[in-house]
Amino acid sequence: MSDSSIHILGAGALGTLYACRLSRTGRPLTMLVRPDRLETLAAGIYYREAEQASAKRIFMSIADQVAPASIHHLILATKAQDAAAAIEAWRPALADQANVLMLQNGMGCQAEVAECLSPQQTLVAGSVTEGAYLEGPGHVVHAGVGETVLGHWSGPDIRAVAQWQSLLMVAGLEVSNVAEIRPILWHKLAVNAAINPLTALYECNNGGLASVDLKPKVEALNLETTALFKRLGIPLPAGGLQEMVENVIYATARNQSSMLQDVQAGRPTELRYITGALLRAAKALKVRLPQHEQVYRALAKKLSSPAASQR
Ligand code: NAD
Ligand code: KPL
Repeated sequence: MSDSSIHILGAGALGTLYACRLSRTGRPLTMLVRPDRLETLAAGIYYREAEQASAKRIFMSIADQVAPASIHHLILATKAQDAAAAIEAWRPALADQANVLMLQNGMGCQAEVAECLSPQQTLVAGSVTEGAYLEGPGHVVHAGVGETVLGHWSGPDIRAVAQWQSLLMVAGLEVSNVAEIRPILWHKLAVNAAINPLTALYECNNGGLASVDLKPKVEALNLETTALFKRLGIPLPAGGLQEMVENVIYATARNQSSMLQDVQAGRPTELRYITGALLRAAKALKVRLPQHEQVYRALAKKLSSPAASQR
């Protein structure tokens, strides 16, 4: 990578986890934050693994503005619904040939971000199964070890994927790369579309979806997703989507899904980029997904109810 500095946009759970890990590489690192977050985060970034009792302070620079065209390598770690607006806001700061790595769950935000970039700028998309949460502003907990799969999304720099991979591996993360990232993102989306909205609707841990009442609902969603993927020509994972989703439910049985956490905290959810992405793809093919449609409507209704706004 030409200019060695790295910027991270989105000082939430995942952005802070990657920032803390990347601090081990010795590369100059800056977290980009909104002005109202500057003072709090400048007071300190702390990192701990779930099994550690105390957190370690990590030193890095925090900024709410940088010089024009000074960002060469950017990790975009906002929620899916904020990704395009965040890139748009920081676009003047991107170098002409900037390399952007985005880590969002869901589909749709990658194309939106690619639209905001110039043809000389390169976009790499990542699918992440690491688990991280904030136990306070700037205090990140690495709750579950997972992996990051990287693939080229758009732009001219064909070395960008390998460069991000080696950098993140030096940071101690498990990273692989694929020639075609879209199927990987769709597979992750299939898992999220089965688990996240149902756990948010029924307010249960992921393991609750293995119950007699909810298992059939998971299976019905998976059947529709499988049929859609076949129509879209998206290769199915070995063992099929049902097995893949069940494995995640068992492996994360005690976790609260990110969507349930968002609903309980009164934050916007990524529903539009998860179930919504399936519904948009189905609509383009004039296919109906009645189970996903019902879950989407029910959750949208729950989120707009007075009880939701009082949380
Ligand atoms: P988060 O809400 O904790 O963090 C997002 C951060 O982005 C927030 O701090 C927000 O203030 C910031 N942000 C939004 N717009 C901004 C802007 N314009 N300028 C500056 N900052 C801005 O979310 P998260 O849990 O870190 O998740 C980020 C993405 O990674 C999501 O798509 C999520 O699905 C995905 N993901 C998260 C995890 C995890 O364990 N947390 C795991 C896998 C994937
Ligand atoms: O990615 C997740 C999420 O909560 O967003 C799963 C895999 C469902 C784990 O909780």
